[in-house]
Amino acid sequence: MSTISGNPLYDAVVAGRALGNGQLLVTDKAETVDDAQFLDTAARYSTVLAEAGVNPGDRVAVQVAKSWQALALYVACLRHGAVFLPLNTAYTPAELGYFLDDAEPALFVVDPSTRKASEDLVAKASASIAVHTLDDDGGGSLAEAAHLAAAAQAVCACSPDDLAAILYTSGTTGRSKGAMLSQKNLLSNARTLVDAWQFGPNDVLLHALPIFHTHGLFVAGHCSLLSGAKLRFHGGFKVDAIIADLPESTVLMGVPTFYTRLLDDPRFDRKLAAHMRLFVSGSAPLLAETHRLFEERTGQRILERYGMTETNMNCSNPYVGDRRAGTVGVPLPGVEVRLHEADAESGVGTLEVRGDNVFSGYWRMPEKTREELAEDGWFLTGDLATIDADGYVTIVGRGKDLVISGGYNIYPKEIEVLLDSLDGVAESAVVGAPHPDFGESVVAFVTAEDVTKEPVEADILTAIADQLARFKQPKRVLVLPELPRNTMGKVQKNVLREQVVDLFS
Ligand code: MCA
Ligand code: AMP
Repeated sequence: MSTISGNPLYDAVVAGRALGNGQLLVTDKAETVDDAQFLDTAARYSTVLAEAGVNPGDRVAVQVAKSWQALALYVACLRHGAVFLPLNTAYTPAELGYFLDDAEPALFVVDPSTRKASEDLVAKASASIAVHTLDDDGGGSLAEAAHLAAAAQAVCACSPDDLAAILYTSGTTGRSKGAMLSQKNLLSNARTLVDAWQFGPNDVLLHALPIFHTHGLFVAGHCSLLSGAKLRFHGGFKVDAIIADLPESTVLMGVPTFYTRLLDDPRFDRKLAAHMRLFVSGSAPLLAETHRLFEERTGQRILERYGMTETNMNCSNPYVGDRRAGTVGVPLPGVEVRLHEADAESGVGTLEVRGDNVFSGYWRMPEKTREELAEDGWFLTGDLATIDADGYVTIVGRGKDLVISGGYNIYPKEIEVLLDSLDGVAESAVVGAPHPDFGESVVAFVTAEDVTKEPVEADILTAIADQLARFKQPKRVLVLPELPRNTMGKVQKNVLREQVVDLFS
């Protein structure tokens, strides 16, 4: 297959696969897939996209279980010049309507089990949206159409500035924002990471992350696809399956929960990790203590890096050199960082980043884009950080009201709006409480509308069950006579956080 079709990211995938020995992956169901089968599947899917009326530049919304076919669908979108729009499988129909209205995709690919509900949603959407299905074994109408598909369409030529993907991130106002990622944003970062982390055809990446977010799709996905590496492709993170595959693998990428769960298992030791050359952690803060325990147990130092949906990866501890626990390392090549309004005494400021990795703006939100992305390319991350004399960046907190639970971002505002709308609830405040497994977990405080009728935790949880993805639902709902406020009337979330410091310990 030609590797110069004028579609930079797709060409890089094809060229990357040509570096390997022809094998692509083995799944946790023991299915093996080679490069030719994978690229042929992507080519067939791209024909189906065309047949479904998807034109280059159109969005393809995808809410399906993890499978290698779902990864091939991403590559099919690249090939076709369509904009891939992955959605968390935990989102409920109540949450999905927003994305369909906002993104106006030409096609929505869903699990067969949600076809009916998806068609109902599509019927209500403003745009005309086709529906296809894809299940976790690669079955469904997409596969059926691909089987019958005529010869593959030509690969769509794209410019580096053309959009490759839109990934939604929740917003502090409760409205999700679609981060527009161009071919250049993704490809530049992918190449930087392949180099920085020394990926090559001898690597076997143990892939247990979801593929609807930057971490699993772009960081883990691109590093392997573009370097000829192979994948051990797991549907999710299950400790037994990971332990079984570690001796066959060389790299694991995960959120801190992966590492704390592995450390909780006595089978995880130096011998089991001996074949591994790299453990990468990101998406949430890795406790320095976890870093230390991990080194004690395995003799290896976790490499922590820092990124965002809007920027891909910005900083990384060095592959060769000093990996400093508690820091996210130094800026990656081609990425600039600086602090906005740093405090003279503590040195803490809001981290800003600039580089080809930084997104092109929020989909159809020019004002939001202007607020966070300056014309000269600097993006205000909302993360509070310090930078030491050696250039190592430490994330010390967040200027944004955000909870990160098991690597998933949850914006309190979205939950508060829902809780406030419930009968019997006067007002609410949502905070993150330290959690031994998820790092942080969502806790809601509510006050009663009528002091004689105290809201009941179980009733509240039942009332929101269909409205919110499971991972966003509060693990506890606590009732207070009133919310603590400062003299300006602002809810003091720090006071609430103090009340739940030990709730899950
Ligand atoms: C599952 N549950 C959760 C979470 N995951 N609750 C809160 N936070 C979570 N993250 C719920 C389940 O619905 C279930 O609810 C209960 O918790 C226990 O589920 P369990 O089987 O233990 O969970 P799991 O399937 O093992 O999942 C845990 C996980 C997973 C492996 C940590 O959440 C995960 O893969 N997280 C990775 C997220 C990620 O990829 N983030 C990257 C974003 P119940 O039993 O009550 O029904 S990209 C990003 O952040 C930037 C760009 C970056 O820097 O990477
Ligand atoms: P997302 O919106 O899902 O892209 O999440 C990005 C956010 O995750 C960042 O703005 C940080 O707050 C957080 N994050 C990612 N990696 C790290 C890390 N290594 N340490 C601390 N926070 C991180």
